Amino acid sequence: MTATPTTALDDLPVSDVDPFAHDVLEDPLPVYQELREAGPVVRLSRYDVLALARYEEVHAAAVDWQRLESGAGVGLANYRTEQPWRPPSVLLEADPPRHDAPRRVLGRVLGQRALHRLRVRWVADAEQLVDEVLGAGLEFDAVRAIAQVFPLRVFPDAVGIGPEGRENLLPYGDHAFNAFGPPNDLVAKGEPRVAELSGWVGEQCAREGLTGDGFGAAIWAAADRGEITPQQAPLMVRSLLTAGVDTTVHGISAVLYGLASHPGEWDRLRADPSLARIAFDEAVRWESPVQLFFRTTTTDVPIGGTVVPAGRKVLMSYAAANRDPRRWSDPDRFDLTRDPSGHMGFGMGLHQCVGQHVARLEAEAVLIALSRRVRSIELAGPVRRHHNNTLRALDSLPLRLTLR
Ligand code: Z7Z
Repeated sequence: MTATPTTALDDLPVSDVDPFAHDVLEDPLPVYQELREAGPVVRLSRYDVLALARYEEVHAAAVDWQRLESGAGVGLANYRTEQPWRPPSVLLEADPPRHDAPRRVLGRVLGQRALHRLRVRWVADAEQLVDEVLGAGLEFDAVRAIAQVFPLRVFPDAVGIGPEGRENLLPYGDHAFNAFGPPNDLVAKGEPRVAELSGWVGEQCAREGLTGDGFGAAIWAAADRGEITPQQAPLMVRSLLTAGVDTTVHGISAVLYGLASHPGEWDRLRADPSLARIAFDEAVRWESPVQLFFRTTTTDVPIGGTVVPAGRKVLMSYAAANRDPRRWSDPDRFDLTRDPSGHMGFGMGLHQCVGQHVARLEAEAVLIALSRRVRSIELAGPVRRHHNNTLRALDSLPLRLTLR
């Protein structure tokens, strides 16, 4: 038998594209196509990392936690050689076995049973918000009026933090997601407020300030039972506050954008509101609010006909995988008749988003509330993008609605 031929690292296709440059963040799709077409593994000369943009390789890397670790950081910076900007997450930036107890606890805290109790309340909250918005007019910016408002109304309450300072959550999250990228202007823009925002977030994570019935209290109760340590508990509350706000805001913006920009899809949803879940997952595939993450090889790893040596950062483009025509038919179309399951928008494997059911419930509540009152949704002007090193986001989504 002969050995499988492998491409030497030096012979890999090379791209000098900067995935974090503003023109790419404005419209990343041509770059994703270029990277997918160049090969299964592409060297990004600007950052000296290896990029995966095809579904097959992104999926394989995401589930291979043994050989592609998260403990060296899931951003561009390697925590083995560079100081993280904040103490690392005990979930996202940890590997088994350290990762497992926090993950198990948070999986239970955010599980289907806990969410069942929130469902009725959140649908009522969404109906109230939709009534307020429609009462003020049928043309509005859906980012400011709905996508930013709803998660900020319901999620901090569910965690159990106090009423003061909630306006800090979006800028804190925005900086955290920028910090996974290179130290560019987006990171510099956030730096002046890091100490203040981190201080506020840290205060919210202490047991004293949390209400008795929220996700935060449930995390501390698990520490009392010895399931996690008292040192891990506040960092897990921090995980909720970091990862649970901006992501859902941008996910809700994405689904409203998909519905407004693809005629006929809103009619489908209005006729069958049980499609709300599919609509949200299809939007998470189509827009990929979380565009990418990095892993670090712990050993030589064969990927796409190459052996990637130990200690290398590997960029996994969830967004490019979610538009890969090798996996999806007509991938650029937002389509409620497709089965979006298997999309990479929540990641895959051990670290797959632990809050995805919370996000789905928030989006579903908004869509169901809208479907009860709204006949049509259309764009009332051009959308404006918000640039972030990790997130695909809208700054403005002008909509025009008609009532049923
Ligand atoms: O555990 C954490 O602090 C944490 C922070 C950020 C977990 C997840 C994320 C994250 C999720 C980052 C989605 C970017 C996108």
